Amino acid sequence: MPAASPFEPVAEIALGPGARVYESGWQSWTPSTSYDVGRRPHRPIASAAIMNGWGNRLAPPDDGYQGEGLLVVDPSEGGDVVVVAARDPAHEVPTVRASARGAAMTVSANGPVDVLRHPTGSAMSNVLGQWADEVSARLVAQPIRPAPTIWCSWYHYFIDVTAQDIEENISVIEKDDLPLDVIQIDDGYQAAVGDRLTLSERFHDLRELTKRINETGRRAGIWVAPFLAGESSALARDHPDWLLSGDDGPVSAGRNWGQQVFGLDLTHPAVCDYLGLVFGSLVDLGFDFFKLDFLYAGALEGHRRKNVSSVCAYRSGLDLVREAVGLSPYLLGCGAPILPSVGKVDAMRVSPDTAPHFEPRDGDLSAPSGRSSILTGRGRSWQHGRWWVNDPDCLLTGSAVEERAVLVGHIERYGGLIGVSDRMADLDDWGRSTLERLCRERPGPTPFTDLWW
Ligand code: 9PG
Repeated sequence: MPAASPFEPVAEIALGPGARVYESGWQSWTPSTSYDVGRRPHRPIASAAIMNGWGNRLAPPDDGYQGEGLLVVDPSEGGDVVVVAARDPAHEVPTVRASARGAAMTVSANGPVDVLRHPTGSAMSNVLGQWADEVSARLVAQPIRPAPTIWCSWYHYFIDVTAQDIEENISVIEKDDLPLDVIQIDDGYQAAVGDRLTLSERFHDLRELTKRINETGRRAGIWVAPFLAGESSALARDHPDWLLSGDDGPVSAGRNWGQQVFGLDLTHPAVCDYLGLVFGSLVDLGFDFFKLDFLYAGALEGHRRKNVSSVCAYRSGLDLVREAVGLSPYLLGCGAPILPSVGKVDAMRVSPDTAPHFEPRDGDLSAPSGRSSILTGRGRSWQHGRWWVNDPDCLLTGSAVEERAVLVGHIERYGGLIGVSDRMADLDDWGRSTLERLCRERPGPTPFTDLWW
């Protein structure tokens, strides 16, 4: 495995009393926000969250700030706002650290970064927007496409979803003529994580479902974790050499679904063929919207067949998916390393998962909760319309949802992709009118204006 380069100082910044610092987290679920200098940033609480929520990059120092490929310091009191950002995020995303000693902040990085200074008084969100425009000019080749509106099975049924559940929701959406373009089957249809084309006992024929969805005039969507395999999958058992390996066996991509999960070596020719086959088959089955999840598993550090950076391997994996599905299907990234994905997906989940509870269970803001989704969804609002359409995660309209009006306000202000994930038969008048309003008034794929933070 390539040894990490040492941290070298790249900027020394004089701080005023109202100084702030912005940390950009590694992947969709990693908290990304700004802090008053001196305030302790959000950090993982349980070690299990480090991989899943925080991205298993270098552990941040106890007494400082850390961004992945991007950190911004606003020193206040007449000082320039300083952006320290990956020079070439399509190849390498260095870790950037900042620590304050008295009235000075030292910023260091472990790879090539640019240090960009903006005149005093620039709001951080504008400075981030400017940088995002420059990155977009280099990496986003196609115009950003507006997102369809979506019904997603996850937040009501979770892993236990059945074909009957999907059919019931198709029927209600059709009967009530709900303004939803895509009906998206989430995790739970497949036999095991990693075995994408073998169905769980709760599903028997995806073709029947996509036909039924298409008959209502809607598009069929599906969840896939393309770069991940669970230890209990046939893939991991039959092809251990397809897994990304470290010095002591396969590299862990964390634990989920009650098992160890691993990342795939996206430079292995057989893995490439296999992914082509999987996505080709899903297109043949009638899917044309793909929620690509747990993408971070394709960008872990490890030994690969080809000696390319983890970011390059990851991007080639996304290219492969696009080639296999063709140009027209809509790709939504999730659990995805943010900077390495620019230019490769149509929409991006820009926050941890939403949930009916507002406070994260153990105080970890990478864990599902209303507050987690708002904090980071807002902290990445400058990416919308520049790199992709921002997905703030689904609307939940049930009366048991804590602070549901606050969540709706967040999606209304910072959402680009509008999805809903209730059981549609449960939708009450408030839910229906809220859903209709959010779908009708959703913004186009152009940057948000008047971001003030
Ligand atoms: C399906 C879900 C939904 C959801 C995604 C993603 O173990 N974890 O830390 C963990 C984090 C996120 C997560 C699942 C597990 O949710 O964001 O919308 O598609 O996968 O499994």
